[in-house]
Amino acid sequence: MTTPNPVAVIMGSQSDWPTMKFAADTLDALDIGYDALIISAHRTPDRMAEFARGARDKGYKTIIAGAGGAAHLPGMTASMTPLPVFGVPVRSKALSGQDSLLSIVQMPAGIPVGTLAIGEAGAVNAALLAAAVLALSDEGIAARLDEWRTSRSNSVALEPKDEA
Ligand code: RP5
Repeated sequence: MTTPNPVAVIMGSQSDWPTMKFAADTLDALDIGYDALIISAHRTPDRMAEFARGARDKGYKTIIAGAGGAAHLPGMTASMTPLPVFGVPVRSKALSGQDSLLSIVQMPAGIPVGTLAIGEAGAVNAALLAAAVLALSDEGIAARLDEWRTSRSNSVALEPKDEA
């Protein structure tokens, strides 16, 4: 039997994928398995409920949820699973993601969503937080995450140079 992927990367729409792909690419870089799924709180509420209620039994350890606008997906998912949920506010056309951010971050006490920055940075950091959670009980992931962080540090020059 193959080991189930520990991370689910869910998003409200195909249009969220260019942002959420940054989370997927970061998980790839750390060699962490994930499933990427389109699950809309508004358009496919039954799919969302089925996914969220069954996520832990399916073997997921953490969920990254991206959505834009009236972004209910992370919070609704968090209300139906005890797994840690990291929310990524996707940049919206109307309000540049301010609406997404406030929709995701302003959860009532008792249903937490770890909310990241708007857009690509948030997607990358959601993956890194998911990796940090998994690293607590997986030495291989812990080692790869340490290596990733060290290589990022090493890529920073000490002195600035003129732009070409
Ligand atoms: C949200 O509505 C999605 O997460 C997406 O960010 C936004 C727009 O969706 P589309 O109209 O592009 O499908 O539910």
